[in-house]
Amino acid sequence: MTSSINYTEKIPNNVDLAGDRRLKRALESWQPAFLEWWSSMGPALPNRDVYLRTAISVGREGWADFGHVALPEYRWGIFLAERNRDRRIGFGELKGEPVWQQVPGEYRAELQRLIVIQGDTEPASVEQQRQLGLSAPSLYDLRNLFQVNVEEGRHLWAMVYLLHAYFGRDGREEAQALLHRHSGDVDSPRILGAFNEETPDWLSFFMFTYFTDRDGKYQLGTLKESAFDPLSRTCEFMLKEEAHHMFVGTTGVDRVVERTAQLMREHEAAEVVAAGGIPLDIIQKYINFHYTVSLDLFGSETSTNAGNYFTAGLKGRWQEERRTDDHRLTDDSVWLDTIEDGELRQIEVAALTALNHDLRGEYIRDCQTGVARWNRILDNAGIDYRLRLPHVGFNRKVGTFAGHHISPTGEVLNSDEWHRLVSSWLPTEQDKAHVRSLMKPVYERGKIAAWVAPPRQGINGKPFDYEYVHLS
Ligand code: BYC
Repeated sequence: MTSSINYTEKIPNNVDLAGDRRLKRALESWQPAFLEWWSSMGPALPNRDVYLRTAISVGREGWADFGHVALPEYRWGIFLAERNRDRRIGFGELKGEPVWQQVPGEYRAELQRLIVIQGDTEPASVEQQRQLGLSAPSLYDLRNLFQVNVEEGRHLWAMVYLLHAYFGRDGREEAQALLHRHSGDVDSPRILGAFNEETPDWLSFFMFTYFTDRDGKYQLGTLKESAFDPLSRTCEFMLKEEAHHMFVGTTGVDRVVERTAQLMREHEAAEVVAAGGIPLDIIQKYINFHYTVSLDLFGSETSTNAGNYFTAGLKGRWQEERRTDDHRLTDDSVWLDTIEDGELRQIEVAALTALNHDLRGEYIRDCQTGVARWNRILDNAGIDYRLRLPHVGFNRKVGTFAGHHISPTGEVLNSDEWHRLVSSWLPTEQDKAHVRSLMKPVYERGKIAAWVAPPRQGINGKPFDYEYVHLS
């Protein structure tokens, strides 16, 4: 297989789809359902075309092409990173054996479940972001939203390819179901909690792409370690595209903080709302919300599922090859935070059961870099306020802290105290209404809404005032 992509086919691919007529036919019959889903659940803002990047190769250099594309004509395709013929399983009881090109019968159900959960998040995020084009702060931001959306659509294709190619009839049924569940649907919701929340405004979008897409980065990173080689190679290429999504989040929050800091210097801090900005305490509440629903995506701190996935070689750890232990973990233990008898405690558990906790720890460290960056912006502006990540037990619905009330600074509270204080920690209806009130579209070239600073650079060397989107 080469790293280049065959664009002459109906479904662009580098997996020699033309050589497998049954698979090609199956995917071509899924394609119209996907396009129908895109037109009814994808971006709501009518537009002629968008300045998008499209993958043209999976190699290291020059993997993408930029140009104006009409959204429904975007070439969603199937792109796997190149195969390493010497690749061996890096962890678990089969460590050292060659990786699998087919699904072993005994792990079929587990692998299918992991692929379905991953696949379910991709269209979910497009659904959550459907209305955002109607209130974009600039054409630059509008283009970034659509770029994220088409790539999430492609990541759905990536998982659907695996389901069709390796899981037979069950896989085809699951691929259909991925288009039938919808974010927030009462009868048929998306699988994971965060993907049924709304993304009603652009501050939420920036927080989502910072915190929730970052869970995607870490989960894909662990699936990239998988002994099931097609899954590994798919995730490796998805991670390449994913980096831009987090860039949108990181720089998006940068720009909101920067603009707020500017308004605070020009006016009294208390006047940021009146001046059309987003006060720092509202930004903090949005961080608290999006960070904690994203922590829930890591599952329970202790999980036999996670231990079994690792032992079987299905899902590794973040940067498995850089770990200096035995990569089997059968005799190891770790300490983790929990709550017992109303008190926060540390308990020692078998390392194999604590792998969700291990991954979450890597994620938390990464999230802290964003907060440090936003605080540098405040510091440079001479503002004392500091943003922070709340305690890991705050506002949790999954895992050991679920059902408990813990403050952002880590105090265990009773229900009355929690309800008295929660409005100072999580966005209230009033906070959300203020943010929503600022969401007026700015579609004029080179112009930007007043609540956010312009980006430092445009896309692919183009200036900020480039016409990134042609509206219809
Ligand atoms: N909401 O043993 P546990 C992305 C369920 S994001 C609802 O702790 P496990 C993206 C769990 O399914 C990355 N239910 O779970 C980002 C289980 O149910 P069953 C997505 C939840 O299996 C932005 C039960 O609770 N990829 O790519 O160790 C835009 C017991 O839980 C939740 C993946 O997640 C929840 N939050 O860990 C676009 C990777 N959490 O089986 C895209 C694949 C847990 O008892 N998934 N449950 O009915 C996995 O690796 C694991 O399934 C999880 C859960 C880490 C999610």
